[in-house]
Amino acid sequence: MTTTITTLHVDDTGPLADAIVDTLVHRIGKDAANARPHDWLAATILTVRNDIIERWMASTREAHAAGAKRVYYLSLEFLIGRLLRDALSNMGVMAQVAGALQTLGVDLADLEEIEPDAALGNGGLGRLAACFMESLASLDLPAYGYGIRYVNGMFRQRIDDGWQVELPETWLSHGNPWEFERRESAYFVGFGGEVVGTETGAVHWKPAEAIEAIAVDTPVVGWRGKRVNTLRLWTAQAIDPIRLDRFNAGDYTGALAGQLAAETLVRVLYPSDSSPAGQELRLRQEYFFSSASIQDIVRRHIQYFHDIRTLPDKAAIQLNDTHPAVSVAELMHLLVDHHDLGFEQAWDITRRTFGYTNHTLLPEALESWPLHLFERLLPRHMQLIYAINAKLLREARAVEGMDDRAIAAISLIDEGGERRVRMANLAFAGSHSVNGVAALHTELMKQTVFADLHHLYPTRINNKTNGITPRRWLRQCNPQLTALIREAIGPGFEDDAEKLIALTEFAQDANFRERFLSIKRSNKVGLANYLRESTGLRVDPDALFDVQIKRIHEYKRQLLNIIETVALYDQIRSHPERDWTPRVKLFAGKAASSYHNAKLVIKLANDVARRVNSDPSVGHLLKVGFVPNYNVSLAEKIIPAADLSEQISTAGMEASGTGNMKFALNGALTIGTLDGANVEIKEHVGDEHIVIFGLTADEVAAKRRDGYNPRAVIEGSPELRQAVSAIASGVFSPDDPGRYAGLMGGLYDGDWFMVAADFDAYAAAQRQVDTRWQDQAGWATSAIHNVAKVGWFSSDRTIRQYAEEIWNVM
Ligand code: GPQ
Repeated sequence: MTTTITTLHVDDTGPLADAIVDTLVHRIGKDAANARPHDWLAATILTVRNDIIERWMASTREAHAAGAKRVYYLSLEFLIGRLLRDALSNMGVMAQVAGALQTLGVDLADLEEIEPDAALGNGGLGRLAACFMESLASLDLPAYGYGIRYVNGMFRQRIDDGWQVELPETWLSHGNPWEFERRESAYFVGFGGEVVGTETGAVHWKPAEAIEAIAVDTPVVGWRGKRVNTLRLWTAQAIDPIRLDRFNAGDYTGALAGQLAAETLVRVLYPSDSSPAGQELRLRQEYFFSSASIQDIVRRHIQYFHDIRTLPDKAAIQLNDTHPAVSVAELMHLLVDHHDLGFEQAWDITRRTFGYTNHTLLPEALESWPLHLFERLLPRHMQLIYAINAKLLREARAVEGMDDRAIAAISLIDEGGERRVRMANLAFAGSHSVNGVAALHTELMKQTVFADLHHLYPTRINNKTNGITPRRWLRQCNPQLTALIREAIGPGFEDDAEKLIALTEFAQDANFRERFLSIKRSNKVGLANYLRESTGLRVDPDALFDVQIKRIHEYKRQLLNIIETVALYDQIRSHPERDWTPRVKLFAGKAASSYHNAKLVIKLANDVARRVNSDPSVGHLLKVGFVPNYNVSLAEKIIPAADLSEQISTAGMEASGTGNMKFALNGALTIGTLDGANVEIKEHVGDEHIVIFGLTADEVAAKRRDGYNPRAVIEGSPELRQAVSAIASGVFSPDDPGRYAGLMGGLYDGDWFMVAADFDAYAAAQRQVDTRWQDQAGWATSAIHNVAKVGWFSSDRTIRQYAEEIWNVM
């Protein structure tokens, strides 16, 4: 059967239904009477895949024929989520496939729900990579994503008695019909061993061990199926999967040890987010995927263009944070040791090929590796890094005003204490472009961590404010709102999100506002049903849905939100006569398994929820929910139903944020600090349509520098003092009254994240939100302004800027 779906008309579902049944029988080996939902899902994907494959091959052929420059996005994380709806929607065949399945008695929405989330990432950084892949294809740019095919992606979070429990997620347990293993694209990746000189004077690295990297490709469908690009994820295999000599000698474990070592390498995603994973296995993962990717890129270049010296004209490699930074040394190794280029020429090619994106300023999150570990695993790369460093420091010494302190800061080697290799400095030195992810973040990069490198290379740092794909984050997750917008302003916004601006005039249209609010309400009813089924929590869809969903991190200040919730609870009970705005406070997010305080914050949210939700004296006025197992699919359910978006990080600490953009695009108002991309969101939506509070980044820095007395602040704020002491004394943890003494104690002595300093401003901002909510028409006007004005935050705009200003491919 060769039926493909592009030839079908909307009502012509018969042949497609036949094709799906044919796949079910001949590929899955089930008949319709016995097929389980997962069989239908696989049969549907395998059937619609045919069309995607054809576009995929056409895209590859076209790029080859045009001799096009390719973009390579190297990332240790791709948080892509589910693929079926994305593929159907971008291919424009949603209705046909739903119709065909309906004739077979199968509901497409049910199939969508059982597709596992591909969660090969932690949070914002991984999700950004996924949005970028989709936008690259949508803009018709030839691009490859490179990463690792983790067998266990992000852990599944269960909440047991309020505590986070981490369970392995088995996203591959039913197989993965989206992926294609490419046995022919395999590379050896070596570790350890020694570097020897040869007779010709060249050097040769003789690794002690080697693992084979095998490519597994997933098609990435662009908007309107214009182009299909490749996400190439590496899996690992032992070169000798079984040592028969050992097996025959009775050593069954030893016979399989090599395979086990290979499998271990790609087994798990490190669940560390904005914090380093200081393990040898992590460095091995980084080198494994960097080496395979760089070998693959160089192989393709030689195959197509025959001359390694033209690499920078035909390949732009973007490093997503420092996780792939060892690629700089790997490319140098290939150019110098395998392609016999001189060091200077190799360095020139390398620098012109790489770009580096920085995603955090948190000093504790900047990757560095103990020098002895790096040298043991990658002796040749260590030599090359020394040579690069010598050149870098020579250049630095020639620049006016570079003293010993500045030289030490620029060095690729951290000499303070145990010597370490600084991956951010390597990435910076090895790239022609270094970008931040929001305007404020980029300015702070220049002033703080990269101040000296910036002085040395003053044109290298540039800004590329993050974006999100409007296909997944509006069209697919909020079809009702999409339809309303289409009706109001026509379909142009679906090809150019900035055309949403035309919605501005509808912000004052009473009829439009009503319809807008009724769609929001319908999304809230959907979420309320989900909450009831998944957690037992019952909420009123007419209450204000106030949402903070993201990784749990002290700098993101879920604690500020929880403490304010406790203060509000207290106020409602003390003043029941006031006209309170009914609120549902929702939290979701995962904590790194080793992050003690983050896990305690999850427990606190759950403890507060249990107490508040069972207190009849607040009743429907306040409900608190912690939704377990936050992931991309859950975000797609929650965001369209949110009224208020909590973006309350300590100013200067959130590089950008991207959830902030998703909420605004779905008509939530933001309550936030002047941090990350919030600053630019405020500029776009206008001051009247966003609620900003708290210290600025400069003020935070000044307070930290000049000394700050949180104890005095807490004592001076009756609401804060009351809430903190209630939590500290065990009001919410009667089973273990001391549970939060330490967490609250941390606020009194230190409060690095300025929770106390910002509390009163935050509480006042929340009361301003209450007042705004009383005027539903005014609220709707602001919400519509948000939708209309945030088209600029489309990842299409971001990718266009990368393409024009960094990659030179547009
Ligand atoms: N981010 Cl360094 C992560 O999600 N993980 C990381 O390891 C690092 C950064 C985030 C960052 O915290 C957000 O502010 C950004 O919006 C996001 O990267 C994408 O740039």
